[in-house]
Amino acid sequence: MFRRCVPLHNYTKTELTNLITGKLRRNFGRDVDEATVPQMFKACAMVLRDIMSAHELETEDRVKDSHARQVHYLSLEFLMGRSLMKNAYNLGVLEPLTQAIESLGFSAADLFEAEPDAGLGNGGLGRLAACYLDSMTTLEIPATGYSICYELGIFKQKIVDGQQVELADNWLGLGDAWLIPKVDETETVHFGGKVKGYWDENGRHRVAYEGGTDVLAIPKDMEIAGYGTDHVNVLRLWDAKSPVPVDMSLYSRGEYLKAVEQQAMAEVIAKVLYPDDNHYEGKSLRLKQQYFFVSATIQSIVRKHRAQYGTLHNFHQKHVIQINDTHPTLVIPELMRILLDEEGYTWDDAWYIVTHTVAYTNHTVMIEALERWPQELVQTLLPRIWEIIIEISNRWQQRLTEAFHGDMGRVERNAIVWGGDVRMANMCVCACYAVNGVSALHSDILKKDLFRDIYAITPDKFQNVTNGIDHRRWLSQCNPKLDALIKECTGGDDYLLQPEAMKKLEKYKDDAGVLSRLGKIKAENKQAFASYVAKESGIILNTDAIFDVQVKRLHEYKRQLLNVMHIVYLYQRLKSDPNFTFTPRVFLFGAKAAPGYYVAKEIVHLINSLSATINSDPVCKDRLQVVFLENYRVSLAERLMPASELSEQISTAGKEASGTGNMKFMMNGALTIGTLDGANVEMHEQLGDENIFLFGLKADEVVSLKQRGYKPYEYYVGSPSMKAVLDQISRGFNDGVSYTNLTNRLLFGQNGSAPDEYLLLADFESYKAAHQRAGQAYLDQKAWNRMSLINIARSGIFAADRSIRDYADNIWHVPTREL
Ligand code: H2P
Repeated sequence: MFRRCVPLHNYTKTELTNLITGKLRRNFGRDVDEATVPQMFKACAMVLRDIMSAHELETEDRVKDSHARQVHYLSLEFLMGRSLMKNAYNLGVLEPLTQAIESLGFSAADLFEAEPDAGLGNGGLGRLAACYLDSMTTLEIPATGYSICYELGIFKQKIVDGQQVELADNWLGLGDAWLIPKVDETETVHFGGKVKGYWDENGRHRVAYEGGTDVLAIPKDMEIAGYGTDHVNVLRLWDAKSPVPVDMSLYSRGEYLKAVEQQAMAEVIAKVLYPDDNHYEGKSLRLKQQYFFVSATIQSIVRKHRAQYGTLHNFHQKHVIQINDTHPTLVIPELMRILLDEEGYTWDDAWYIVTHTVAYTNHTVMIEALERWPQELVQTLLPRIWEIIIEISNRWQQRLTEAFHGDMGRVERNAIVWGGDVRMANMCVCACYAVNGVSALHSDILKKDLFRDIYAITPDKFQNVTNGIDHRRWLSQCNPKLDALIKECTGGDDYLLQPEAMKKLEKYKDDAGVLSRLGKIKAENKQAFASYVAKESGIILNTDAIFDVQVKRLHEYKRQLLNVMHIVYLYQRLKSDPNFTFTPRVFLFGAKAAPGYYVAKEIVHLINSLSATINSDPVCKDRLQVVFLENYRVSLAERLMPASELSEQISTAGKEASGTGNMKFMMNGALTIGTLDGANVEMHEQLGDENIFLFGLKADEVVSLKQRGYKPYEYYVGSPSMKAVLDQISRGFNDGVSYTNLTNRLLFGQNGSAPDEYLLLADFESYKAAHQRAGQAYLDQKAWNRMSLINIARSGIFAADRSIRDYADNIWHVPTREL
């Protein structure tokens, strides 16, 4: 069986120093004293890359020799963040590397800070994929991640006059230090043209293409080190290039643009990450991206498999393809295409292999996020894939008609091609051998609601794997003081590979000494974060107040606006009664809005208008502060989580599939104010009512209120304080900008959307009350720290290692590292 544990080589400071100086000389022609910070960063990255490359080759050999089953994790997003410190940590060389850098006259902190975030993702979905790569590798699973090598990652956000402005995120300048181009493993992806079927001389049906264009897919591999193992996996990022050289005849005739047109058309595929979260854009370029990365990936897996086994009969035994949301759904028809057209399989045999290889994770039940591609687009861009999809769809429809005894309502709901659209989620539940949601509640909703008909006929397919986070990055690395306390209290560093060991911390829940140390760590982390904010923006945070934080993508269902309503309420109370007492708060927001999502951008503007007014009003001094943190991203989150005290997880129940920010806060000892939504439900199960501030309607209550007919206007006229809040938001603040559009949306709806779609008004009173309880609880610091300690101690099940073991045991059926 595949397993081997070789202790990692203990690199010393001197060894690393020599390796770094060697790199500087060879790659940059520089001696240390002439090297710039970026050159030094690159040299360090390359040294680690060399170490990982050697491990990678060994890993590959071991996987090959043992004929192990491999996991292929396909995701259009991997929000990796920074890698230098992470890789050094996992390889066990963080300390000597830091010393080596310092001994060469550089500040290690500056060097780590110089690395750009690899922002190849939007939010939770992409960050989850990154955490899972770490865990799959740490657990020694032979796994590969696949995505696109976007030239521009998620945009950089600037706030100008209170509004979001997007700047290009050109991360590859330095970020490419981690990438190894493997030109010899280039694949060719075909688009457009016409399909011609014919019979060859052996009586086999073949397919040829007339016209269309080819695009080259060039793999750029990023190595992923696991923690405390020499196992190394790879994230394969596909770059797009045209196979056609610049047309020099056009060029020499002066038609410069035309000459480079085809190249530009090919290269645009890998140009930019679509910045939409929880919302699909039916753009042809996006479909091109999807097919490009899926086709290149499958071709690459098949090629290697063929080389090793000489047949594809055992393909499903040796590979599992996990698709992260529906974005890579085209693997289904693409693998069919290869098996049918290139390998000569019959439909049934090919279908057997595909349906025993591919598994699907759903991440959202939001209707606007469920991808539907216009039939004509698929037809013209991917003619052969379209033929296969139609065949899959027809067979599926036949099966549905039989299973549902001709109930056409159910057939229609679950059809793949219907009304001129191709519905990707339905293709996934049809073809995948496993379908999972990302929290217990969400998986339940999939069974009872979104996929209820299919659940009725294939219940065994449906599973749950609750999300998890890389606790080494999100606790041990980003919060070194807390890490040290946990190690001390739990008797060593077991928790790094056995996150459940954090439970042992609970013994200290009544230990005054430990509780006060925990409080002190939080205070110091707040201070450190405040210094960072002061340096970056000049804003001075009140570190005596509760750090109350809502950071995530800006989306109406995540309800940043509810948070705003509560702040406005507090502000109005303060204005009308300067003696009004409440526990001082610093409200911190961080959120990028999708550039085309107008309402989300208005909410960003609103938060900034509110912030400017409150922060300059003397009545708020030392009591109320609102800060919008510009450009929220992985590296900012790493600074913020350790400093947070109250975590806002306030989505409308039933809407947030899981959430993973909630877990990061919990692990860092913040208490949660939240609804029973997504993984909050499981956090509550761990914590009990007494260690979390719950509020609001539950998922089933949301559904029944909507069924009864929800009338937000009645809440508005029935509650003078709520009326005052909404009227103020409508009028706006000191900058004179009015937000009537937002309040009208809540009270009357807009462009066909229901009034207050996400039930802010229904949950407002209960939210206020939960805030009061939280504020009250904060006054007793010992009790607060006790709750904080319990949160940390019980957060182990939210480690990605646990999630990955769940996937490995229940879906992938692959062994994991024994500890
Ligand atoms: C999504 C869901 C989250 C979930 C995450 C990972 C799409 O992330 O909405 O609830 O935790 O996937 O499964 P996000 O909203 O952050 O883009």
